[in-house]
Amino acid sequence: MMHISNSLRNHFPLLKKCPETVVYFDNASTTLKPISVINKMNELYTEYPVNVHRGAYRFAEQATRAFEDSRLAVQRFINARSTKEIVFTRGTTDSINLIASSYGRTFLKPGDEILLTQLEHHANIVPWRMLCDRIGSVIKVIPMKRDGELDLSNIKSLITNKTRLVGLVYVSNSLGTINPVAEIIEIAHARGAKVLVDAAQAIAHFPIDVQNLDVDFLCFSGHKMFGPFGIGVLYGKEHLLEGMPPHQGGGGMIQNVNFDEVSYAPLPSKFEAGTPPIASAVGLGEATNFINEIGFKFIQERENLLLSYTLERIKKINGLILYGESKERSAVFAFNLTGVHPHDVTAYLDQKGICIRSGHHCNQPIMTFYQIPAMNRASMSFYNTLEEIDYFIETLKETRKFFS
Ligand code: ALA
Repeated sequence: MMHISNSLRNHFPLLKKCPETVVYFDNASTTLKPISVINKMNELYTEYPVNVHRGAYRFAEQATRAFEDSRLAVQRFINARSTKEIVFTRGTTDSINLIASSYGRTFLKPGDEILLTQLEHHANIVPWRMLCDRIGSVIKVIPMKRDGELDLSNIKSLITNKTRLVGLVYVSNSLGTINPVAEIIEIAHARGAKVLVDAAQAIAHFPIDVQNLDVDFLCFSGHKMFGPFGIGVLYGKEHLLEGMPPHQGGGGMIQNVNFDEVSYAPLPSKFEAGTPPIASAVGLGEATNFINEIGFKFIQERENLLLSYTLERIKKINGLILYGESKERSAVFAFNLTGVHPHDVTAYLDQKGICIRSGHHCNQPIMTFYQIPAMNRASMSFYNTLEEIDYFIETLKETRKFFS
């Protein structure tokens, strides 16, 4: 059996500080940050804490170099063709809003269709609803099945010649379902539709190659991949980004400005108005280095072990309803304990040092499908251990007894 060494857990200050009492199972919400990422941001704040792309003095050059090196690291991490295709945003939500307000408002017309799935996070629903309310486009939905997989039986009729964009979550944040993204992209492209993939819950768990996927837009957040808060990425194919107008105006995104006319900077600056989140971007580059050093091979082996170990045990708990049992899935477990409110479950577990999330997880369409208002969710990362799972399972049994 594969054991995780303490030296690996010691990368994470929270686990190092109180290894006995903290079982962190809320990794879908945000992952922990390794010390190398924190140190890299400290380095920027202490040694070259200045703005990028503006000053000609050495600190400004250092900061600019660190910032652009991070973009290069992200480009390599997802195998994009060019750094022009990597736009730094505030996170996945910001990236999707950018596409909706720039691409959506420019290229979509009344009656055009946007195809989403029932598994989408609100971040990949609300910007499209807002767009449709404004311009008269229409949202259609790929339904889900009870096991948490998408029902693709009617996919060919759902993608019509009016479909302009398919918006698809790679991994469901509530249920852990891994969607057959490559297959859907191929079908969408055959009908001339563009595809946006929300990779927020995928990016820390397995390698993504945007060229291989042939995806048009891909969005993710730094803080869900061992990086800092406040930074995210919008990947877009260069010719698509070229054709899109800026969504925000300000400093840094222009070539020439006068009161009658403005010309814009080349990619990716065109989409990065104002001072960017420099330290967070630099931290994100370091997070990609961290993942590369650990290696996806190790991460995947480790998380698959955590997945099968938990599934085998959690299913045996009396009165536990598990939501979502797709064949391709990540180590995310959505459940309710019969007769116990999800917030009571999380509060009880918290007293025992176990951190999980309860609520609708920004997935109200999934809650509607199961006809429940909320569920509990435990979500794991490679640094979690089998011992933590044993403790979690025993505490869940205890929770049920306590509330009955
Ligand atoms: N989207 C994050 C989650 O699923 C916040 O918890």
